[in-house]
Amino acid sequence: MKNIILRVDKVPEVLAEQLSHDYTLYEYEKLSVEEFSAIVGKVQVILASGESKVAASLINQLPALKLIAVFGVGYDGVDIHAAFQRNIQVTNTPDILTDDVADLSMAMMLAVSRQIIGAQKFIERGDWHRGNYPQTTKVSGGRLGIVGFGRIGRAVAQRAKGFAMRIGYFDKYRSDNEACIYYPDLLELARDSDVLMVCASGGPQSAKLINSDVLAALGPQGILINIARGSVVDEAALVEAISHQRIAGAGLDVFADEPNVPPALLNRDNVVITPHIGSATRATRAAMARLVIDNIAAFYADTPLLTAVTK
Ligand code: 8YV
Repeated sequence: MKNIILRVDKVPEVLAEQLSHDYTLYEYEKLSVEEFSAIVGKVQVILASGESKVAASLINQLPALKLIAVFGVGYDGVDIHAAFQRNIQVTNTPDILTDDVADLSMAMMLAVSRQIIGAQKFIERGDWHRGNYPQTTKVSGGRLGIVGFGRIGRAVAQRAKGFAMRIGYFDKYRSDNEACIYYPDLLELARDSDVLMVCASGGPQSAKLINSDVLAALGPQGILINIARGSVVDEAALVEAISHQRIAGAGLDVFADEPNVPPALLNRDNVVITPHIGSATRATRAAMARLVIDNIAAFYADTPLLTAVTK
């Protein structure tokens, strides 16, 4: 008999397929009440993605649950307190996706500042025959503010050095990175930034951290980039700021209620949007899948988990 894995929504199909060679997978959202009751006592492992919700109400229904394996570095969807209270381990996929997410942050910064998408649409509309595209904003030598100076924030800083940017960061902790300026005050960082880059992890501690005051401090010449979590930005405040030109533009890979994107953010030359693709390169997604599979295998082999989230 194969061991059972309960898969919650948003887990990529290919990963589920790979796991189904060795395990029996059930899709939580598709189970009837009867089907769920039949397996409820046997589920030791939940498989989730960075965007999945694994609420306390689900965790507490599963008496045999021992591991929540997350396909993603962010585990803000998991009720970590409920898990840890019952000594349920949580694994994620850190490090291997850092480069991709940081690469996308640079692409966003350049695409918004230089209006790459707007400029392409300009050609496609045939407008080049009638004149030149409006001038855009210089990136090199500008001021970058990084919100959240963890693995991804630091990888962003490393890349931004290549653009000779002055780099400031806001975080709970001051880093020993001498080349970047620590701002204990987010409003001050926003005031001192041409581009404000959100790299903070999601969860209650960062919810709507980027609010209307921060956007006002960023100002009409400022650009907001979010490659972290939609929850970190007050999306209504962002829509307001964009609609009334209170900031110059935005690059967004994540949204508060994916896959819903506020219509006010669509079809603007100064707003670049992508559908949460930060880690979505073939190489990285394969490495993430491998790590999830290896963590689950380690759990069943009773050997140390490779990337356990610590308390
Ligand atoms: C993935 C992510 O999009 O790592 C994360 O936290 O949000 C992303 O890498 C996601 O986990 C895959 O669905």
